[in-house]
Amino acid sequence: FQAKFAIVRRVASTLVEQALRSDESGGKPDLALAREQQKKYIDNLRDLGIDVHEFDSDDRLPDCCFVEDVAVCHDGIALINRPGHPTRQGEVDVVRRVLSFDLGQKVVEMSEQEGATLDGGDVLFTGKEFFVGLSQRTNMKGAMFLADTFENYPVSPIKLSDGSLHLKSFMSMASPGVIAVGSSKDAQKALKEIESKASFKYSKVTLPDDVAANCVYVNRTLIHCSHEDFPESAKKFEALFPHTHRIEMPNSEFRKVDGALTCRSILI
Ligand code: CIR
Repeated sequence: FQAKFAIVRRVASTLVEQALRSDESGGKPDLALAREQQKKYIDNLRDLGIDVHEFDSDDRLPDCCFVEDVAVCHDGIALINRPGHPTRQGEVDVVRRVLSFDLGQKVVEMSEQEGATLDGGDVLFTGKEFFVGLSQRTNMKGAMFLADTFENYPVSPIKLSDGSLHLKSFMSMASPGVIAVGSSKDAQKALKEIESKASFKYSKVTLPDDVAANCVYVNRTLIHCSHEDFPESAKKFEALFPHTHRIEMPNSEFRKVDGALTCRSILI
């Protein structure tokens, strides 16, 4: 949970109309506000001593700010995914270049395995093992390719319910050994499967809101939902982590297109 580098991408103007979304109920993102929220996110990573590599957006790739989905990085290895939705597959090029040339990571290409798909949003790394959500975006071949790539760690596939986008849409690491999880049926079902397959023991914190269970723990800091977005969940973070350095992060505009906090960076 220590990061020296981060990769982030600016918000494409096409996010508003063309980014993928499961439904329209939240309305359209406000571009200026989304960009302001992205700037705040990036500034906070920099304040944590992280060297942030920030890239221009590409209007042909409306979801390009959600870089997490594009690569999985650990121990000097960068797995370049094949994102599960065709409109997102072009996002890998910029990220591959940075990981390989600027950050000196050993690149492994999922494109070598026919039919394998994987979004980073489905990959929960606990520090000791991986859980990989099998979703509309990630298939078993993708999960197995990840297992071959990071062969020193246990990797367990977790079957998600049909309505779920990613495993981390309702779950993430809130600190070492602690899984934050939403309270919906789908989130609890996935957690049960994780508990039955895990090679190590974890404690859990249950948040009232699924989206709020997506938080970022990095460099001894917990970045989580704001009181404005999710008052009950924010209060719970406050109460449960009184001694942890915490930062509240607004995410209202990204949520409208199913983006959460982990999605917007690759931490290395
Ligand atoms: C998508 O549906 O692909 C984007 N609109 C949102 C991606 C969110 N990514 C993530 O949770 N890792």
